[in-house]
Amino acid sequence: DSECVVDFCTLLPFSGPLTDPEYSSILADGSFEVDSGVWALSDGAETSTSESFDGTLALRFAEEGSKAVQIVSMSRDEVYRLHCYVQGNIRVSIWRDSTMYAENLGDTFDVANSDWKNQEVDVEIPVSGDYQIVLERDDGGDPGGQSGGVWVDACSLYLATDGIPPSVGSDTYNLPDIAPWDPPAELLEPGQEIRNPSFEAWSNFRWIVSGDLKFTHVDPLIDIRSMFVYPNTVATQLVYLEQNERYRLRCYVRGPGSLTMEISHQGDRVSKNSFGALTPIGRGDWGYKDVVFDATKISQDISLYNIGDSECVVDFCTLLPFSGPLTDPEYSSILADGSFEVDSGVWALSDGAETSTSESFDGTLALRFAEEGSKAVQIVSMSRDEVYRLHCYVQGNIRVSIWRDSTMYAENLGDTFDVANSDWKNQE
Ligand SMILES: [Ca+2]
Ligand SMILES: [Ca+2]
Repeated sequence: DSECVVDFCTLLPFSGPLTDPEYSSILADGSFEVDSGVWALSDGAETSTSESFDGTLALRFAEEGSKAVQIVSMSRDEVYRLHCYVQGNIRVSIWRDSTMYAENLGDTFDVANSDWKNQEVDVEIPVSGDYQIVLERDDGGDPGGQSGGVWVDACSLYLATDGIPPSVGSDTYNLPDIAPWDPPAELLEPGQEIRNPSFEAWSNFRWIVSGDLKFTHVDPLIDIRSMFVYPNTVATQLVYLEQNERYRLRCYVRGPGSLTMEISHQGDRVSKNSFGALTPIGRGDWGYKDVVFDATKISQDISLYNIGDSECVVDFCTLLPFSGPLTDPEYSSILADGSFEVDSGVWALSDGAETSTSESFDGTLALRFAEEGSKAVQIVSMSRDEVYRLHCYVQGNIRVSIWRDSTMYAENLGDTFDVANSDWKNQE
């Protein structure tokens, strides 16, 4: 706050180390000291004096999903480091519109002599413009890690320049390995039926999506992005095939969620894969799932959705003619509560029929027929010209039969065969 006097400024070639460039952070109020509204806080995020790394205030994330968002402007082809000091497990990520460009979920390292930890992510920005810096509480599947409270303070976003070390966090920049992945040649054959198999930003996206539609530039398998499949996301595409010919649908997947791939025709399921394991491919946690099916019509609906409670990421879905065996179609039984575990009223029980824990083939309950004539009846819907199998595991002699109005369509009275290593018998 007083003057000085300057004289004799020279500029010469030099070979020694660089001086501190004294960059300033692009983030406003990264230490949460000023309630200026640059951070949009939601779901239990609030500043508090109970803890702080720097200054007198820090950001407290009171509940899972607590979130702070700030919009910043970043420039194309520049490298940036986003860094925060944290306690507990949070996700830091950088988004533009509905696409994620960088993410760090709970990957931290120690700060000397402190309860706080370093959490950082480095990113090269492909397009100039406004980006959302998102900090959110996320236990990553381990709620116990949050018991000490979840705090964030002294966040910074620095522009990196080649050869100059970062002023916070680790000593070197860690940009994602962007080595391209070579798909198996068989997946690149002519006749591949999926349009936009790699979920790129085509002018006609080709996939029809309901629910959350978001993409990630982080670790894409093919080209520059992959698609998130959240528990509420359903992506479908209509394909035209040769009726009765065999095809294989393959999708590559990563992430904690569970991708279901389903083939159907006007609502009738042809096949699906919800429960099959991923086959790893030796590239991060990417793996693939297949569904092999026989096309029931010339048009089939391909659907991708998620029956888990976490998101997954999908890329490179291909559909090609195939000559190997069918995969498990994962049919579900038309009977409700066929294992008598749920007292839901779908079975009308009479004349001494009751569920009991004294015996069970499956689960904890079975149906006990206490007297001759004990009976259980369930009404189901079945379709013309289709073949069905009704099957039960039984002990003792029962009649299974199928009726419509006063007419019997199928019957088996006491004709059973053994179940290996069991007192129960098959009756079908
Ligand atoms: Ca602070
Ligand atoms: Ca892609």
